[in-house]
Amino acid sequence: MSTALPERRAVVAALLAARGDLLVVSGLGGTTWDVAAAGDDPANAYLWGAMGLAVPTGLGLALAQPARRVLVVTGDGEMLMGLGSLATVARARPANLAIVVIDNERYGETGGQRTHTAAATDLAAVARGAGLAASETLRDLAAVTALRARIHGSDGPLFAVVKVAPGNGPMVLPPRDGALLQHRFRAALGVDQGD
Ligand SMILES: Cc1ncc(C[n+]2csc(CCOP(=O)(O)OP(=O)(O)O)c2C)c(N)n1
Ligand SMILES: [Mg+2]
Repeated sequence: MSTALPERRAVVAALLAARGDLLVVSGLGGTTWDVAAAGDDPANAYLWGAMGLAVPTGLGLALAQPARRVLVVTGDGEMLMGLGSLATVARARPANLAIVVIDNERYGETGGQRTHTAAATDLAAVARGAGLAASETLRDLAAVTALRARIHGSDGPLFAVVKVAPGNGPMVLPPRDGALLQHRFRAALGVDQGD
């Protein structure tokens, strides 16, 4: 028996509940709006473009900030564009990094064209093959809540695909001023602003 897939906004809100000092990197388009809809936060690094670079950005952040937990929330289309980065994550093995793919099997922002995950590609299997053993596919909110606890409490790197219902929610746009975003992100990290 199949049950309805969860709505993406509810999934991302559950992932970010009681987030504490979690650092969050969101992919371009839909996942940035999901993360903004869950509550704008100085510790959010929104990608406004740079398709495929959410995971590399999160990896760099996790390596630079080993005392902080880092969560990448990105889309299936973006993840498909940056598959090679999973092998690099598996090699670097940052214990503080989690990657969650919001998989609507669509390029949602550009009109809902079907992606390869709607056909044959299993991103969790790709991640496992790249060397990320802690890799799974989730289909309900209870599993997402359990994942949230592991993002805060277990050693990573963690990789999860969450299958969600098609359809992006209404746009919730975070600030788009790059200087502002960078300044407040660095302040949230406690990094010297002087250089
Ligand atoms: C290099 C590059 N190619 C194409 C685009 C156009 N583009 C913007 S968002 C997007 C779809 C992203 O799909 P996905 O990551 O699955 O996000 P969703 O909107 O489905 O959550 C595309 C193709 C782009 N911004 N950059
Ligand atoms: Mg998508």
